This record gives sequence, structure tokens and C-alpha cells, in this order.
Amino acid sequence: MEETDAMPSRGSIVTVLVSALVTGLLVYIYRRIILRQIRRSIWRTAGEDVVLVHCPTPGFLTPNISPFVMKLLTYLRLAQIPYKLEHDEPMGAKGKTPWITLNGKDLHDSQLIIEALAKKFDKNFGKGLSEEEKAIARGFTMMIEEHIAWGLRVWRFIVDDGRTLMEGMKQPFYVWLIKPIFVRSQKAALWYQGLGRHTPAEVQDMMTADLRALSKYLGRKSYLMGDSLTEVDCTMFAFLANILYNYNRSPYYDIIKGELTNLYHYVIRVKRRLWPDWDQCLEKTKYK
Ligand SMILES: N[C@@H](CCC(=O)N[C@@H](CS)C(=O)NCC(=O)O)C(=O)O
Repeated sequence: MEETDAMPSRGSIVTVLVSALVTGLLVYIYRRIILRQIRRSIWRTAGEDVVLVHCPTPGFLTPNISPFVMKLLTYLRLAQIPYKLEHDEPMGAKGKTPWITLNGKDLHDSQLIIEALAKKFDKNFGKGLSEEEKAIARGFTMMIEEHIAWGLRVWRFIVDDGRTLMEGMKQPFYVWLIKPIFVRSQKAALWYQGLGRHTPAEVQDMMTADLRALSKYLGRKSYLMGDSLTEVDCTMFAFLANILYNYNRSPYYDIIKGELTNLYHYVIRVKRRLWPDWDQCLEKTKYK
């Protein structure tokens, strides 16, 4: 075919493509290498033994919309370990939040982080428990993080189409555009995890049974394992507070407020003790 004046020449198409490729490469190098190095040198100034918590920006309804971030922050407060929040890179090398930088070293996964901090700062709150109690605490921790967490995602993404994500924290404008893709990826994750294969009613029954088990074991005690707060309370508080504030349109809110009221009072108790500044920690500018 002959080239006419109206058609771009093959040479100019190649130039545009090469320029786009080079620009993309430069942006990638800048973001992945240079910007990261700049941030790292800033993070190093956080201070010795100060935990830099990488996490999303504060929520409107809870200090952080991620219960795993809330679990870690609650532990840091319980252990009185100084920390700072950092929001430029909320997702770590494992693609999850939270992660931390401590004295220039990165650590990932709230549980592994807490275990490492407990060792470093000698802040193991469960060490006085009997072996049997430790096993129970571990079982409840896993039930909450590996079952209740997924059940909540079923409600958020399958029943409620991800709306609470928008209601719970300030989101950049483009999140509205990519929300359907994100919701679809979460539904796929739920399918592979397994809970997404059940009907929402079946999941609700399972979740109710889990919450009843927590309520039964808590009974009249102040904290899950007795009179003192231990690590399992950081998980339990984080997820129950998440239900009460971020899932307040879900059936789980009604179950806790209406039937399992010892769980509700438990949240208030831990919140008063470890989060007296809760309201000051919320993102103030409402964005709806
Ligand atoms: N086991 C991890 C779980 C962390 C986690 O699942 N965080 C969520 C936010 S609440 C996340 O990063 N989700 C992003 C994703 O799964 O793609 C931990 O304890 O830190």
C-alpha cells in the first residue's frame, strides 16, 4: 500500500512506539528503583528501634480499615513499642499489608512481625499461659484470621460488592474505575480459598458459629485468656472492631450488638484501654 500525506509514515509509528517504550521503562526504573531508594533513606531516619508500619492511610471509621494493620498497631500499643505510620508503600514485597521496617530491616506478615518484636523487645504477653491455654489462643487466632477474615470478605465482595471499601477510607479517584476489577479478583481469591463456593447464607451460619464460640469462651472474662491482655486479644479486638465499625451494615454487626453483647463490651473495653485517642486517629475529611 502507498503512503499518503494523511497516513502516519511507518518511521513515525516506530518513533512513537519506541518513545512510549523508553518512557515506560524510565518511569518503571524511577518508581521501582530510584523512588524506593529515596524512600528507604527517609525511612532510615525513623529512629533506632522505632517501628515504621507500612499501611494504607487511616480509615474514616477505624484508625485503619485493614484488621491486620489494626492487630499490629494494637500489639505495638500494648507492648509500648514506639512506632510511626508510613503510607507511601502500603503493600510489601509479599503483596500484603502491613509490613514494617525496623532499623533498616523489612519484616512481613502481622503474625511474624509480632513474634519477632516480642523476641526483640521481650514483650511476650502470652508467656504466662499454660501450654493448653497457649494452644487455645493459637486456635482462636487462626480461626479469626483464616476463617472469619474470609467470611467477612464474602460479605464485603460477594454480598455488598465492595462498597464498604469506599465508605471506610479515602480512596484515590481511579479506585472507582478499577473497583470492578479489584472486586472480581477478590471473588476469585474467595473461590480458590473455598468460602466463596458456599452461598452467603451458608457462610453466615459458619461465621455466626465462630462468633458464638468466641463469645462463649470469653464469657464474663475481661479478655479472651483471662484478666490480662495477650496477643490473641490484638487479633480479636482488631476483627471485632472492624465488624462493629466497618461492617455496620452486615448481619455480623447485628449479631454482636443484639445477641453476643459480651463481644461488644469487650471491644469497648480494649478500645478504651489501648486506643483512648481513637477519634483523633481517624481520617477526618469525609469523602463520600
Ligand atoms: N497474614 C497476613 C494477612 C494480611 C492481609 O491479608 N492483608 C490484606 C489487607 S486486610 C491485604 O493486604 N490484602 C491484599 C491482597 O490480598 O491482595 C498478615 O497477618 O499480615
